[in-house]
Amino acid sequence: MFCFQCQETAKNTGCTVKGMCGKPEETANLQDLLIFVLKGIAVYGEQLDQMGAADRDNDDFIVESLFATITNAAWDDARFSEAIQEGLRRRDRIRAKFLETYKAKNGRDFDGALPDAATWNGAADTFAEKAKAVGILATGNEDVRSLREMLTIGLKGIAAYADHAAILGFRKPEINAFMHTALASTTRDLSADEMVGLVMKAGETAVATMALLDEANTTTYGHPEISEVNIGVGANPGILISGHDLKDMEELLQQTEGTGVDVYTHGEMLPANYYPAFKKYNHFVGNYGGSWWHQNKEFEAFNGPLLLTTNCLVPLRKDNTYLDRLYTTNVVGYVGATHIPNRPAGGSKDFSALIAQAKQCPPPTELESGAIVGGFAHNQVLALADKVVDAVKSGAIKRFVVMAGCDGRQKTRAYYTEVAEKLPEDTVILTAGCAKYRYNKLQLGDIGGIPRVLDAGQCNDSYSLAVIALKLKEVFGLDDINDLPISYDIAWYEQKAVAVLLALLALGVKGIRLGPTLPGFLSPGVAKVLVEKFDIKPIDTVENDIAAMMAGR
Ligand code: SF4
Ligand code: SF3
Repeated sequence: MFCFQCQETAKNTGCTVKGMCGKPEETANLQDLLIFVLKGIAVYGEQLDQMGAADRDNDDFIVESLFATITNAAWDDARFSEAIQEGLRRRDRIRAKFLETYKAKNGRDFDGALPDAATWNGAADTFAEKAKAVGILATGNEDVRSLREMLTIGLKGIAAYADHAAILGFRKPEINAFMHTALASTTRDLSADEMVGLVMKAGETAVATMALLDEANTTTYGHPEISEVNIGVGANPGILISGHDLKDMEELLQQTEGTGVDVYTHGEMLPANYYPAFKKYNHFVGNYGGSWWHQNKEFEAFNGPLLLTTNCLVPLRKDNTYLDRLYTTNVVGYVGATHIPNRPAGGSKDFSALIAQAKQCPPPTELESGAIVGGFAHNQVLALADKVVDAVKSGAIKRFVVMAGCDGRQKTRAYYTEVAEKLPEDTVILTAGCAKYRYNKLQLGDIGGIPRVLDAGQCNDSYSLAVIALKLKEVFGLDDINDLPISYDIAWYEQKAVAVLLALLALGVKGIRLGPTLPGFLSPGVAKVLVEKFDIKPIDTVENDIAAMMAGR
């Protein structure tokens, strides 16, 4: 196996035996083969898009399959094997459609060259062998590999957001067409400039996808609003829901209402507490615990059923006893956990098994008490715009520091807590994603009623931070987003954060600090381009970085 898609990759170069995340070699290889099959579908998909005969039948499949390969999402090899088989069937169908369309348009059979991904076929018992030949290292040149993988990794993040939007009925064919183009491009020899161009296009597509998801979320559930979120527990048994899928949140709340079972969020589901559509439920108690990597301990203490709607699910430790309380849904899978199937057309998922089990469980063990404040997505911040603008003009707010992204288990991430603690009191932290758990329970106070940590929501709500920045640029009459008193100190872990990073670059943001390490998938050559073009920098010491950020560097 070879995998270097996340921040915890071994030695910051690549996991080669077993993932630092716990991903076994077989799973990693099957993921590679699934991506390979998607590339085959994309080769024909792109041609049909270009011939004006687009086939959108595989869009959701491509999106879900890319999403399934994201770090800490799917741990069930049988489901990857099924997805590969389905992918091959789909590939053959779209191939037939392409050949037919080509002939109808050109009056002759297609006789061009096709990559292996577009023609290979094999039974399930050959997957393991084939997978070894189609992994990341199949690309020899390290810069080409770096650019192709940065594109694929960014695409996985885009797919995650596109999937959430699609579940709410929001799709944009341009986004799916770009997925064809991007995946197909990795089967061809392109110039460095062409590959960099595609990576930049991925950034634009990430912006479009996050905007689409924002539209989907806010039209379906209303705009997030300032909210106090209880972090203590109640006396009833509960169900803990984690991940990013708001539709699952909605249906779980509907189905648990009046049953005597409470609902709590974990990790990236915390922002569900900010939405009007969910806040109205009395049995929605609040948030339990911290970010994803605390789950072995916190899921144990929760005592009730656990529903994982997306990443991050980490393998159970030997001493964990919650496997029989663990439920997965969507692309998430784990051998031994119960999988809740997709909703039937026009219907809802069936969470009755969780509810029945919850009734037999003791209430959650209290981990902490009190409340945290969040809900500062763009609509809410813009409602406070006058106050914010006045505070900047009067000098009460000197600088905003965007500290969005992911959390992770490496000790060096204590950097983010320290930065938050040591930033001068006239600074405001803008956050989104599970990175916030490094500082959202600190008592950092407020500036004239504006809290010093403004949480916009999930990692995809980093889009909100961009909207806020663009609005401030307009209010202050600036030509360049980089002239704003905003610094970016981004923490990344998995592939959605890569999509967010590419989105920020596409919006013209320069000088981003990225940590706790620069991505292992950047070859020295590609890293150099990013530094020269965008002034991306690794994090330094807390003191140096704070001094530099306060000086606008
Ligand atoms: Fe390694 Fe990260 Fe890949 Fe897991 S997802 S195998 S930790 S690079
Ligand atoms: Fe976190 Fe896994 Fe990335 Fe959505 S839940 S931000 S790491």
